Amino acid sequence: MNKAWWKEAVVYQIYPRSFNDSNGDGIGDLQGIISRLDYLENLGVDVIWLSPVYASPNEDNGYDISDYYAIMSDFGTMKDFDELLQKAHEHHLKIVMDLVANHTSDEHQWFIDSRKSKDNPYHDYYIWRDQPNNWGSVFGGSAWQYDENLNQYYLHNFAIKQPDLNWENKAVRDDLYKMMRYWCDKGIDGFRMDVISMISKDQRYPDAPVPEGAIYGDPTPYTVDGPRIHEFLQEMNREVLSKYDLFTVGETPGLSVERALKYVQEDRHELEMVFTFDHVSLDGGDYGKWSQKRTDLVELKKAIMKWVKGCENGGWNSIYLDNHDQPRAVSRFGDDGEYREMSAKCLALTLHLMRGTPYVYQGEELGMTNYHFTSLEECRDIEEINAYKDLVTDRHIYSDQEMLENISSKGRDNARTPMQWDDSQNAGFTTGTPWINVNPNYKTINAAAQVNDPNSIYNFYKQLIALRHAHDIIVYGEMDLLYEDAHDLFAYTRSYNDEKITVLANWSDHEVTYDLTPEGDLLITNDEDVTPHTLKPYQAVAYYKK
Ligand code: TEU
Ligand code: CA
Repeated sequence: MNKAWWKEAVVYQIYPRSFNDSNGDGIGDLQGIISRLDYLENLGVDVIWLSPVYASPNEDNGYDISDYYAIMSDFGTMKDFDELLQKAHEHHLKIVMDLVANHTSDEHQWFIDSRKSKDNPYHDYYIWRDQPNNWGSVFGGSAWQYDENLNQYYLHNFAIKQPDLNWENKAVRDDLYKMMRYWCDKGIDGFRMDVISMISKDQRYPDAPVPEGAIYGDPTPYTVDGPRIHEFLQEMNREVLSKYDLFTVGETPGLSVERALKYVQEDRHELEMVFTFDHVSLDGGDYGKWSQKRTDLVELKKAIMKWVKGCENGGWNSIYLDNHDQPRAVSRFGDDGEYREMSAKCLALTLHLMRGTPYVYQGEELGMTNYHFTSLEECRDIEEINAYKDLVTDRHIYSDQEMLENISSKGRDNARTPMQWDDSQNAGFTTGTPWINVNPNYKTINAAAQVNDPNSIYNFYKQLIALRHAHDIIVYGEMDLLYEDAHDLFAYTRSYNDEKITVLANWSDHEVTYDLTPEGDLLITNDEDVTPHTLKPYQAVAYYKK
Protein backbone atom coordinates (compact mmCIF):
# COMPACT_ATOMS: atom_id res chain seq x y z
CA MET A 1 0.00 0.00 0.00
CA ASN A 2 1.65 3.21 -1.16
CA LYS A 3 1.00 6.33 0.84
CA ALA A 4 -0.24 9.41 -1.01
CA TRP A 5 -1.44 12.86 -0.05
CA TRP A 6 -4.81 12.34 -1.68
CA LYS A 7 -5.40 9.24 0.41
CA GLU A 8 -4.86 11.31 3.55
CA ALA A 9 -6.99 14.24 2.43
CA VAL A 10 -10.52 15.28 3.30
CA VAL A 11 -12.42 16.91 0.45
CA TYR A 12 -15.06 19.60 0.77
CA GLN A 13 -17.48 19.99 -2.13
CA ILE A 14 -18.72 23.45 -3.04
CA TYR A 15 -21.77 23.92 -5.24
CA PRO A 16 -20.91 27.50 -6.18
CA ARG A 17 -24.41 28.60 -7.11
CA SER A 18 -25.60 27.90 -3.57
CA PHE A 19 -22.54 28.66 -1.47
CA ASN A 20 -22.21 32.40 -0.97
CA ASP A 21 -23.34 35.43 -2.98
CA SER A 22 -21.03 38.45 -2.85
CA ASN A 23 -22.94 40.92 -5.04
CA GLY A 24 -26.60 40.53 -4.17
CA ASP A 25 -27.81 38.99 -7.43
CA GLY A 26 -29.07 35.93 -5.54
CA ILE A 27 -26.46 33.59 -7.04
CA GLY A 28 -23.39 32.31 -5.27
CA ASP A 29 -20.09 33.32 -6.89
CA LEU A 30 -16.31 33.06 -6.75
CA GLN A 31 -15.80 36.18 -4.62
CA GLY A 32 -18.35 34.65 -2.26
CA ILE A 33 -16.18 31.55 -1.97
CA ILE A 34 -13.03 33.62 -1.46
CA SER A 35 -14.60 35.37 1.52
CA ARG A 36 -15.31 31.99 3.16
CA LEU A 37 -11.88 30.42 2.80
CA ASP A 38 -11.16 31.10 6.48
CA TYR A 39 -14.22 29.06 7.38
CA LEU A 40 -12.95 26.11 5.33
CA GLU A 41 -9.39 26.36 6.58
CA ASN A 42 -10.71 26.40 10.13
CA LEU A 43 -12.75 23.26 9.44
CA GLY A 44 -9.49 21.60 8.47
CA VAL A 45 -10.34 20.17 5.06
CA ASP A 46 -7.53 19.81 2.53
CA VAL A 47 -9.21 20.02 -0.84
CA ILE A 48 -12.09 21.95 -2.34
CA TRP A 49 -13.96 20.27 -5.17
CA LEU A 50 -15.72 23.00 -7.11
CA SER A 51 -18.80 21.92 -9.02
CA PRO A 52 -18.55 23.43 -12.54
CA VAL A 53 -17.72 27.13 -12.77
CA TYR A 54 -17.35 27.33 -16.56
CA ALA A 55 -19.53 29.34 -18.92
CA SER A 56 -22.92 27.69 -19.15
CA PRO A 57 -26.54 28.47 -20.01
CA ASN A 58 -27.42 26.57 -16.81
CA GLU A 59 -29.81 23.99 -18.10
CA ASP A 60 -28.20 21.71 -15.52
CA ASN A 61 -26.45 24.30 -13.33
CA GLY A 62 -23.10 24.30 -15.07
CA TYR A 63 -22.98 20.61 -16.01
CA ASP A 64 -23.78 21.93 -19.48
CA ILE A 65 -20.66 23.83 -20.50
CA SER A 66 -20.67 26.29 -23.39
CA ASP A 67 -17.05 27.38 -23.04
CA TYR A 68 -14.42 25.41 -21.10
CA TYR A 69 -12.04 28.38 -21.15
CA ALA A 70 -14.37 30.93 -19.56
CA ILE A 71 -15.90 31.40 -16.12
CA MET A 72 -19.69 31.50 -15.85
CA SER A 73 -20.60 35.18 -15.85
CA ASP A 74 -22.92 34.63 -12.85
CA PHE A 75 -19.89 33.46 -10.90
CA GLY A 76 -17.38 36.15 -11.91
CA THR A 77 -14.40 36.35 -14.21
CA MET A 78 -11.18 34.48 -14.90
CA LYS A 79 -9.47 37.07 -12.76
CA ASP A 80 -11.72 36.05 -9.86
CA PHE A 81 -10.84 32.43 -10.51
CA ASP A 82 -7.11 33.13 -10.49
CA GLU A 83 -7.56 35.00 -7.23
CA LEU A 84 -9.55 32.11 -5.75
CA LEU A 85 -6.86 29.62 -6.74
CA GLN A 86 -4.09 31.73 -5.28
CA LYS A 87 -5.92 32.53 -2.05
CA ALA A 88 -7.07 28.95 -1.59
CA HIS A 89 -3.45 27.85 -1.81
CA GLU A 90 -2.50 30.50 0.74
CA HIS A 91 -5.13 28.93 3.00
CA HIS A 92 -3.57 25.47 2.41
CA LEU A 93 -6.58 24.39 0.39
CA LYS A 94 -6.20 22.62 -2.94
CA ILE A 95 -8.66 23.18 -5.77
CA VAL A 96 -10.14 20.29 -7.72
CA MET A 97 -12.20 21.27 -10.76
CA ASP A 98 -15.20 19.48 -12.13
CA LEU A 99 -14.45 18.15 -15.58
CA VAL A 100 -17.58 17.58 -17.63
CA ALA A 101 -16.27 15.83 -20.72
CA ASN A 102 -19.00 13.36 -21.61
CA HIS A 103 -21.13 16.15 -23.03
CA THR A 104 -21.20 19.90 -23.58
CA SER A 105 -24.00 22.42 -23.78
CA ASP A 106 -25.78 22.65 -27.13
CA GLU A 107 -24.60 26.27 -26.99
CA HIS A 108 -20.95 25.24 -27.14
CA GLN A 109 -19.37 26.42 -30.40
CA TRP A 110 -18.45 22.85 -31.29
CA PHE A 111 -22.10 21.85 -31.26
CA ILE A 112 -23.26 24.99 -33.03
CA ASP A 113 -20.84 24.07 -35.83
CA SER A 114 -21.66 20.39 -35.58
CA ARG A 115 -25.27 20.96 -36.54
CA LYS A 116 -24.50 23.34 -39.42
CA SER A 117 -24.00 20.60 -42.00
CA LYS A 118 -22.92 16.98 -42.27
CA ASP A 119 -19.62 17.99 -43.83
CA ASN A 120 -18.73 20.60 -41.22
CA PRO A 121 -15.42 19.59 -39.57
CA TYR A 122 -17.20 19.67 -36.19
CA HIS A 123 -20.12 17.46 -37.26
CA ASP A 124 -18.31 14.41 -36.00
CA TYR A 125 -17.62 15.99 -32.59
CA TYR A 126 -21.03 14.67 -31.48
CA ILE A 127 -23.00 11.49 -32.03
CA TRP A 128 -25.39 11.79 -34.96
CA ARG A 129 -27.58 9.05 -36.41
CA ASP A 130 -30.15 8.98 -39.19
CA GLN A 131 -32.46 6.90 -36.99
CA PRO A 132 -32.80 6.94 -33.19
CA ASN A 133 -32.80 3.74 -31.14
CA ASN A 134 -35.00 3.20 -28.04
CA TRP A 135 -32.61 4.61 -25.45
CA GLY A 136 -34.01 6.81 -22.70
CA SER A 137 -32.21 9.80 -21.24
CA VAL A 138 -31.33 10.06 -17.54
CA PHE A 139 -33.54 13.13 -17.30
CA GLY A 140 -36.52 11.51 -19.04
CA GLY A 141 -37.73 11.09 -22.61
CA SER A 142 -35.74 9.75 -25.53
CA ALA A 143 -31.96 10.08 -25.48
CA TRP A 144 -32.11 11.24 -29.12
CA GLN A 145 -33.13 14.68 -30.34
CA TYR A 146 -34.17 15.37 -33.90
CA ASP A 147 -32.49 18.18 -35.80
CA GLU A 148 -34.54 19.46 -38.72
CA ASN A 149 -31.71 21.09 -40.55
CA LEU A 150 -29.64 17.90 -40.75
CA ASN A 151 -32.56 15.49 -40.70
CA GLN A 152 -30.56 13.53 -38.11
CA TYR A 153 -30.76 12.77 -34.41
CA TYR A 154 -28.07 13.52 -31.83
CA LEU A 155 -27.46 11.54 -28.66
CA HIS A 156 -27.96 13.19 -25.27
CA ASN A 157 -27.73 10.87 -22.29
CA PHE A 158 -28.77 13.76 -20.05
CA ALA A 159 -30.79 16.88 -21.02
CA ILE A 160 -31.65 17.78 -24.62
CA LYS A 161 -29.28 20.70 -24.14
CA GLN A 162 -26.43 18.32 -23.16
CA PRO A 163 -25.33 16.57 -26.39
CA ASP A 164 -22.84 13.72 -25.84
CA LEU A 165 -19.38 14.25 -27.27
CA ASN A 166 -18.03 11.69 -29.72
CA TRP A 167 -14.93 10.34 -27.99
CA GLU A 168 -14.27 8.05 -30.98
CA ASN A 169 -13.04 11.18 -32.76
CA LYS A 170 -9.40 11.85 -31.87
CA ALA A 171 -9.83 15.57 -32.56
CA VAL A 172 -12.41 15.71 -29.72
CA ARG A 173 -10.04 14.00 -27.32
CA ASP A 174 -7.14 16.24 -28.33
CA ASP A 175 -9.24 19.35 -27.80
CA LEU A 176 -10.33 18.11 -24.37
CA TYR A 177 -6.76 17.26 -23.33
CA LYS A 178 -5.61 20.69 -24.47
CA MET A 179 -8.31 22.26 -22.33
CA MET A 180 -7.32 20.14 -19.33
CA ARG A 181 -3.68 21.22 -19.72
CA TYR A 182 -4.83 24.84 -19.76
CA TRP A 183 -6.33 24.41 -16.28
CA CYS A 184 -3.45 22.32 -14.99
CA ASP A 185 -0.97 24.94 -16.15
CA LYS A 186 -2.85 27.46 -14.05
CA GLY A 187 -1.95 25.31 -11.05
CA ILE A 188 -5.19 23.54 -10.18
CA ASP A 189 -4.78 20.40 -8.11
CA GLY A 190 -7.02 17.91 -9.84
CA PHE A 191 -10.26 16.92 -11.50
CA ARG A 192 -13.52 15.33 -10.47
CA MET A 193 -14.64 13.76 -13.73
CA ASP A 194 -18.34 13.85 -14.41
CA VAL A 195 -19.83 10.52 -15.60
CA ILE A 196 -16.42 9.53 -16.90
CA SER A 197 -17.54 5.89 -17.08
CA MET A 198 -19.86 6.89 -19.95
CA ILE A 199 -17.46 8.39 -22.49
CA SER A 200 -17.01 5.23 -24.57
CA LYS A 201 -20.19 4.01 -26.23
CA ASP A 202 -20.89 0.66 -27.81
CA GLN A 203 -20.66 1.62 -31.48
CA ARG A 204 -23.45 -0.72 -32.51
CA TYR A 205 -26.02 1.46 -30.70
CA PRO A 206 -28.45 -1.42 -30.24
CA ASP A 207 -31.94 -1.09 -28.74
CA ALA A 208 -31.86 -1.68 -25.00
CA PRO A 209 -34.18 -3.71 -22.74
CA VAL A 210 -37.03 -1.59 -21.34
CA PRO A 211 -37.19 -1.85 -17.52
CA GLU A 212 -40.56 -2.37 -15.86
CA GLY A 213 -42.33 0.91 -15.29
CA ALA A 214 -40.26 2.64 -18.00
CA ILE A 215 -41.09 3.77 -21.52
CA TYR A 216 -37.60 3.83 -23.00
CA GLY A 217 -34.75 1.36 -22.98
CA ASP A 218 -32.03 1.59 -20.33
CA PRO A 219 -28.87 2.29 -22.34
CA THR A 220 -26.39 1.73 -19.53
CA PRO A 221 -25.13 -1.66 -20.81
CA TYR A 222 -24.05 0.21 -23.96
CA THR A 223 -23.00 3.55 -22.52
CA VAL A 224 -21.31 2.68 -19.22
CA ASP A 225 -17.84 1.12 -19.15
CA GLY A 226 -17.75 0.88 -22.93
CA PRO A 227 -15.20 -0.93 -25.10
CA ARG A 228 -12.60 1.86 -25.32
CA ILE A 229 -12.93 3.40 -21.85
CA HIS A 230 -9.55 2.26 -20.57
CA GLU A 231 -7.79 3.16 -23.78
CA PHE A 232 -9.22 6.69 -23.47
CA LEU A 233 -8.34 7.07 -19.80
CA GLN A 234 -4.82 5.79 -20.30
CA GLU A 235 -4.38 8.16 -23.20
CA MET A 236 -5.67 11.04 -21.05
CA ASN A 237 -3.31 10.00 -18.30
CA ARG A 238 -0.35 9.90 -20.70
CA GLU A 239 -1.16 13.19 -22.37
CA VAL A 240 -2.29 15.21 -19.34
CA LEU A 241 -2.60 13.69 -15.88
CA SER A 242 0.85 12.13 -15.62
CA LYS A 243 2.49 15.49 -16.29
CA TYR A 244 1.16 17.03 -13.07
CA ASP A 245 0.70 16.04 -9.41
CA LEU A 246 -3.07 15.70 -9.52
CA PHE A 247 -5.94 14.32 -7.54
CA THR A 248 -8.46 12.65 -9.84
CA VAL A 249 -11.77 11.14 -8.90
CA GLY A 250 -14.00 9.67 -11.55
CA GLU A 251 -17.74 9.74 -11.17
CA THR A 252 -18.56 6.23 -12.32
CA PRO A 253 -22.19 5.25 -11.94
CA GLY A 254 -23.05 1.71 -12.94
CA LEU A 255 -19.76 -0.09 -12.27
CA SER A 256 -19.20 -3.29 -10.35
CA VAL A 257 -16.25 -3.27 -7.92
CA GLU A 258 -14.32 -5.53 -10.22
CA ARG A 259 -14.75 -3.18 -13.16
CA ALA A 260 -14.14 -0.08 -11.07
CA LEU A 261 -10.79 -1.42 -9.91
CA LYS A 262 -9.58 -1.20 -13.48
CA TYR A 263 -9.99 2.58 -13.28
CA VAL A 264 -7.97 2.99 -10.10
CA GLN A 265 -5.36 0.26 -9.77
CA GLU A 266 -2.09 2.08 -9.42
CA ASP A 267 -0.19 0.20 -12.11
CA ARG A 268 -2.88 0.96 -14.73
CA HIS A 269 -2.25 4.72 -14.80
CA GLU A 270 -5.82 5.92 -15.10
CA LEU A 271 -7.48 7.61 -12.09
CA GLU A 272 -6.83 7.84 -8.35
CA MET A 273 -10.30 6.91 -7.13
CA VAL A 274 -13.92 6.73 -8.21
CA PHE A 275 -17.33 7.58 -6.79
CA THR A 276 -19.66 4.63 -6.54
CA PHE A 277 -23.41 4.71 -6.15
CA ASP A 278 -24.49 1.37 -4.71
CA HIS A 279 -24.98 2.77 -1.21
CA VAL A 280 -27.08 5.72 -2.42
CA SER A 281 -29.27 3.59 -4.69
CA LEU A 282 -31.01 1.48 -2.05
CA ASP A 283 -34.07 3.60 -1.43
CA GLY A 284 -35.61 3.69 -4.90
CA GLY A 285 -38.95 2.23 -5.94
CA ASP A 286 -40.81 1.22 -9.08
CA TYR A 287 -40.15 4.60 -10.69
CA GLY A 288 -36.48 5.12 -10.07
CA LYS A 289 -35.54 7.12 -7.03
CA TRP A 290 -38.97 8.71 -6.65
CA SER A 291 -40.29 6.83 -3.65
CA GLN A 292 -40.68 7.13 0.09
CA LYS A 293 -38.58 4.07 0.81
CA ARG A 294 -35.87 4.43 3.42
CA THR A 295 -32.51 2.74 3.13
CA ASP A 296 -32.12 -0.48 5.07
CA LEU A 297 -28.99 -0.32 7.21
CA VAL A 298 -27.97 -3.92 6.59
CA GLU A 299 -28.04 -3.32 2.84
CA LEU A 300 -26.22 -0.02 3.25
CA LYS A 301 -23.41 -1.63 5.22
CA LYS A 302 -23.14 -4.40 2.66
CA ALA A 303 -22.94 -1.90 -0.21
CA ILE A 304 -20.27 0.17 1.52
CA MET A 305 -18.19 -2.80 2.64
CA LYS A 306 -18.21 -4.36 -0.81
CA TRP A 307 -16.31 -1.30 -2.04
CA VAL A 308 -14.07 -0.89 0.99
CA LYS A 309 -12.96 -4.51 0.83
CA GLY A 310 -12.70 -4.43 -2.95
CA CYS A 311 -10.25 -1.55 -2.74
CA GLU A 312 -8.05 -2.92 0.03
CA ASN A 313 -5.57 -4.45 -2.39
CA GLY A 314 -4.35 -1.88 -4.85
CA GLY A 315 -7.22 0.52 -5.34
CA TRP A 316 -8.64 3.45 -3.46
CA ASN A 317 -12.16 4.32 -2.43
CA SER A 318 -13.99 7.59 -2.01
CA ILE A 319 -16.55 7.75 0.80
CA TYR A 320 -19.53 10.06 1.00
CA LEU A 321 -23.14 10.27 2.10
CA ASP A 322 -23.95 13.66 0.60
CA ASN A 323 -23.33 15.51 -2.64
CA HIS A 324 -25.14 17.93 -4.95
CA ASP A 325 -27.16 15.09 -6.52
CA GLN A 326 -28.33 13.52 -3.28
CA PRO A 327 -30.85 14.51 -0.63
CA ARG A 328 -29.38 15.65 2.69
CA ALA A 329 -27.81 12.73 4.56
CA VAL A 330 -29.18 13.68 7.97
CA SER A 331 -32.74 13.60 6.59
CA ARG A 332 -32.16 10.49 4.54
CA PHE A 333 -30.19 8.24 6.87
CA GLY A 334 -30.62 9.97 10.23
CA ASP A 335 -33.38 11.97 11.87
CA ASP A 336 -33.80 15.63 10.97
CA GLY A 337 -36.26 16.23 13.83
CA GLU A 338 -35.65 15.41 17.48
CA TYR A 339 -32.28 13.72 16.88
CA ARG A 340 -30.90 16.00 14.20
CA GLU A 341 -27.71 16.95 16.02
CA MET A 342 -27.05 13.51 17.42
CA SER A 343 -27.76 11.74 14.16
CA ALA A 344 -25.73 14.17 12.04
CA LYS A 345 -22.76 13.53 14.32
CA CYS A 346 -23.44 9.79 14.33
CA LEU A 347 -23.33 9.65 10.52
CA ALA A 348 -20.21 11.82 10.50
CA LEU A 349 -18.39 9.63 12.98
CA THR A 350 -19.34 6.49 11.09
CA LEU A 351 -18.16 7.90 7.75
CA HIS A 352 -15.02 9.70 8.82
CA LEU A 353 -13.43 6.75 10.57
CA MET A 354 -13.88 4.53 7.51
CA ARG A 355 -11.26 3.61 4.98
CA GLY A 356 -11.12 5.81 1.89
CA THR A 357 -11.05 9.53 1.14
CA PRO A 358 -14.03 11.26 2.79
CA TYR A 359 -16.06 13.98 1.12
CA VAL A 360 -18.02 16.65 2.99
CA TYR A 361 -20.73 18.42 1.00
CA GLN A 362 -21.39 22.07 1.87
CA GLY A 363 -23.79 22.35 4.79
CA GLU A 364 -23.38 18.72 5.80
CA GLU A 365 -20.98 19.95 8.49
CA LEU A 366 -23.88 22.00 9.90
CA GLY A 367 -26.43 19.22 9.75
CA MET A 368 -28.42 20.99 7.03
CA THR A 369 -31.64 19.16 6.21
CA ASN A 370 -33.93 18.46 3.27
CA TYR A 371 -36.33 21.19 2.21
CA HIS A 372 -40.08 20.76 2.34
CA PHE A 373 -41.21 21.48 -1.24
CA THR A 374 -44.89 22.43 -1.35
CA SER A 375 -45.21 23.31 -5.02
CA LEU A 376 -43.42 22.60 -8.28
CA GLU A 377 -42.73 26.33 -8.60
CA GLU A 378 -40.19 25.96 -5.80
CA CYS A 379 -38.22 23.32 -7.71
CA ARG A 380 -35.29 24.29 -9.93
CA ASP A 381 -33.72 20.98 -10.89
CA ILE A 382 -34.35 19.73 -14.43
CA GLU A 383 -34.45 16.14 -13.17
CA GLU A 384 -37.25 16.96 -10.70
CA ILE A 385 -39.19 19.06 -13.19
CA ASN A 386 -39.00 16.42 -15.93
CA ALA A 387 -39.87 13.60 -13.52
CA TYR A 388 -42.89 15.55 -12.27
CA LYS A 389 -44.11 16.02 -15.83
CA ASP A 390 -43.64 12.32 -16.59
CA LEU A 391 -45.04 10.80 -13.38
CA VAL A 392 -47.76 13.33 -12.48
CA THR A 393 -48.84 15.23 -15.59
CA ASP A 394 -48.37 12.60 -18.32
CA ARG A 395 -48.73 9.21 -16.67
CA HIS A 396 -50.75 10.03 -13.50
CA ILE A 397 -48.65 7.63 -11.45
CA TYR A 398 -48.32 9.99 -8.49
CA SER A 399 -50.59 12.79 -7.32
CA ASP A 400 -49.12 16.26 -7.05
CA GLN A 401 -48.85 15.81 -3.27
CA GLU A 402 -47.16 12.41 -3.51
CA MET A 403 -44.62 13.64 -6.03
CA LEU A 404 -43.80 16.72 -3.96
CA GLU A 405 -43.20 14.41 -1.02
CA ASN A 406 -40.91 12.30 -3.19
CA ILE A 407 -39.06 15.41 -4.32
CA SER A 408 -38.80 16.60 -0.72
CA SER A 409 -37.17 13.34 0.30
CA LYS A 410 -35.14 12.39 -2.80
CA GLY A 411 -34.81 15.41 -5.09
CA ARG A 412 -31.47 17.02 -5.89
CA ASP A 413 -32.68 20.49 -4.92
CA ASN A 414 -32.53 19.43 -1.26
CA ALA A 415 -28.77 19.70 -1.55
CA ARG A 416 -28.95 22.95 -3.48
CA THR A 417 -30.83 25.25 -1.13
CA PRO A 418 -28.44 28.02 -0.06
CA MET A 419 -25.72 27.47 2.48
CA GLN A 420 -26.92 28.68 5.88
CA TRP A 421 -24.32 31.12 7.17
CA ASP A 422 -26.21 32.98 9.91
CA ASP A 423 -29.69 33.90 11.13
CA SER A 424 -29.94 37.16 9.16
CA GLN A 425 -32.23 37.43 6.14
CA ASN A 426 -31.71 34.64 3.57
CA ALA A 427 -29.36 32.94 6.00
CA GLY A 428 -26.62 35.43 5.11
CA PHE A 429 -26.34 33.78 1.69
CA THR A 430 -27.46 36.82 -0.28
CA THR A 431 -28.78 40.33 0.23
CA GLY A 432 -30.94 39.85 -2.87
CA THR A 433 -33.50 37.25 -3.88
CA PRO A 434 -31.95 33.78 -3.77
CA TRP A 435 -32.21 31.74 -7.00
CA ILE A 436 -33.72 28.91 -4.94
CA ASN A 437 -35.50 29.20 -1.61
CA VAL A 438 -33.54 29.16 1.61
CA ASN A 439 -34.57 26.45 4.04
CA PRO A 440 -36.63 28.26 6.72
CA ASN A 441 -34.78 26.38 9.46
CA TYR A 442 -31.75 28.67 8.92
CA LYS A 443 -32.77 30.63 12.03
CA THR A 444 -31.53 27.74 14.14
CA ILE A 445 -29.30 25.79 11.74
CA ASN A 446 -26.47 28.05 10.58
CA ALA A 447 -22.70 28.38 10.63
CA ALA A 448 -22.54 31.41 12.92
CA ALA A 449 -24.32 29.48 15.67
CA GLN A 450 -21.90 26.56 15.34
CA VAL A 451 -18.39 27.77 14.61
CA ASN A 452 -17.72 28.91 18.17
CA ASP A 453 -19.78 26.25 19.93
CA PRO A 454 -17.42 23.40 20.89
CA ASN A 455 -20.33 20.95 20.93
CA SER A 456 -21.67 21.82 17.50
CA ILE A 457 -21.90 19.51 14.51
CA TYR A 458 -19.36 21.76 12.76
CA ASN A 459 -16.83 21.27 15.53
CA PHE A 460 -17.52 17.55 15.58
CA TYR A 461 -16.55 17.41 11.89
CA LYS A 462 -13.51 19.48 12.70
CA GLN A 463 -12.47 16.97 15.38
CA LEU A 464 -13.01 14.03 13.03
CA ILE A 465 -10.95 15.65 10.29
CA ALA A 466 -8.15 16.40 12.74
CA LEU A 467 -8.21 12.79 13.98
CA ARG A 468 -7.78 11.50 10.42
CA HIS A 469 -4.81 13.78 9.95
CA ALA A 470 -3.27 12.60 13.21
CA HIS A 471 -3.71 8.83 12.81
CA ASP A 472 -2.44 6.73 9.91
CA ILE A 473 -4.74 3.94 11.03
CA ILE A 474 -7.78 6.00 10.03
CA VAL A 475 -6.39 6.47 6.54
CA TYR A 476 -4.66 3.17 5.91
CA GLY A 477 -6.01 0.62 8.39
CA GLU A 478 -8.00 -2.36 7.22
CA MET A 479 -11.72 -2.13 7.88
CA ASP A 480 -13.93 -5.00 9.00
CA LEU A 481 -17.60 -4.96 9.81
CA LEU A 482 -19.04 -6.12 13.14
CA TYR A 483 -22.65 -7.14 13.73
CA GLU A 484 -23.31 -7.11 10.00
CA ASP A 485 -26.89 -8.33 10.41
CA ALA A 486 -27.89 -5.61 12.88
CA HIS A 487 -30.52 -3.24 11.49
CA ASP A 488 -29.72 -0.45 13.94
CA LEU A 489 -26.00 -0.76 14.67
CA PHE A 490 -23.22 0.29 12.28
CA ALA A 491 -20.09 -1.17 13.84
CA TYR A 492 -16.64 -1.92 12.51
CA THR A 493 -12.98 -2.19 13.40
CA ARG A 494 -9.92 -0.65 11.82
CA SER A 495 -6.57 -2.41 12.17
CA TYR A 496 -3.11 -1.17 11.35
CA ASN A 497 0.06 -2.82 12.66
CA ASP A 498 -0.65 -3.13 16.42
CA GLU A 499 -3.23 -0.37 16.50
CA LYS A 500 -6.95 -0.91 16.54
CA ILE A 501 -10.04 1.29 16.37
CA THR A 502 -13.52 0.03 17.18
CA VAL A 503 -16.52 2.05 16.01
CA LEU A 504 -20.03 1.43 17.34
CA ALA A 505 -22.73 3.70 16.01
CA ASN A 506 -26.44 3.45 16.73
CA TRP A 507 -28.24 4.45 13.52
CA SER A 508 -31.67 4.30 15.17
CA ASP A 509 -33.92 6.26 17.48
CA HIS A 510 -34.03 3.56 20.14
CA GLU A 511 -31.47 2.28 22.60
CA VAL A 512 -29.19 -0.48 21.35
CA THR A 513 -27.10 -2.93 23.34
CA TYR A 514 -24.08 -4.90 22.18
CA ASP A 515 -22.00 -7.60 23.83
CA LEU A 516 -18.42 -6.92 22.81
CA THR A 517 -15.98 -4.99 24.98
CA PRO A 518 -13.96 -2.63 22.79
CA GLU A 519 -10.20 -2.57 23.35
CA GLY A 520 -8.45 0.65 24.36
CA ASP A 521 -9.76 4.06 25.31
CA LEU A 522 -12.54 6.25 24.10
CA LEU A 523 -11.30 8.24 21.09
CA ILE A 524 -14.39 10.25 20.19
CA THR A 525 -18.13 10.19 20.85
CA ASN A 526 -21.13 12.38 20.16
CA ASP A 527 -22.36 11.92 23.77
CA GLU A 528 -19.85 11.68 26.61
CA ASP A 529 -22.38 9.96 28.83
CA VAL A 530 -21.22 6.48 27.84
CA THR A 531 -22.65 3.32 29.41
CA PRO A 532 -20.78 0.09 28.59
CA HIS A 533 -22.53 -2.16 26.04
CA THR A 534 -25.28 0.39 25.50
CA LEU A 535 -25.87 3.17 23.00
CA LYS A 536 -28.54 5.81 23.33
CA PRO A 537 -30.48 6.79 20.20
CA TYR A 538 -27.92 7.83 17.55
CA GLN A 539 -25.09 7.64 20.05
CA ALA A 540 -21.76 6.70 18.46
CA VAL A 541 -18.47 5.81 20.09
CA ALA A 542 -15.00 5.02 18.81
CA TYR A 543 -12.27 3.35 20.89
CA TYR A 544 -8.59 3.38 20.11
CA LYS A 545 -5.93 0.91 21.21
CA LYS A 546 -2.27 1.49 20.50
O1 TEU B 1 -24.38 13.00 -12.46
C1 TEU B 1 -24.38 11.81 -13.16
C2 TEU B 1 -25.29 10.81 -12.71
O2 TEU B 1 -24.99 9.64 -12.70
C3 TEU B 1 -26.68 11.21 -12.46
O3 TEU B 1 -27.48 10.30 -13.11
C4 TEU B 1 -26.99 11.20 -11.04
O4 TEU B 1 -27.02 9.86 -10.63
C5 TEU B 1 -28.32 11.83 -10.90
O5 TEU B 1 -28.08 13.22 -10.87
C6 TEU B 1 -28.98 11.43 -9.65
O6 TEU B 1 -30.27 11.88 -9.65
C7 TEU B 1 -23.53 13.98 -12.95
C8 TEU B 1 -23.62 15.24 -12.12
O7 TEU B 1 -23.19 14.95 -10.82
C9 TEU B 1 -25.02 15.75 -12.18
O8 TEU B 1 -25.20 16.88 -11.36
C10 TEU B 1 -25.30 16.10 -13.62
O9 TEU B 1 -26.64 16.49 -13.74
C11 TEU B 1 -25.03 14.93 -14.56
O10 TEU B 1 -23.79 14.30 -14.30
C12 TEU B 1 -24.96 15.41 -15.98
O11 TEU B 1 -23.80 16.17 -16.16
CA1 CA C 1 -23.58 36.69 -7.09
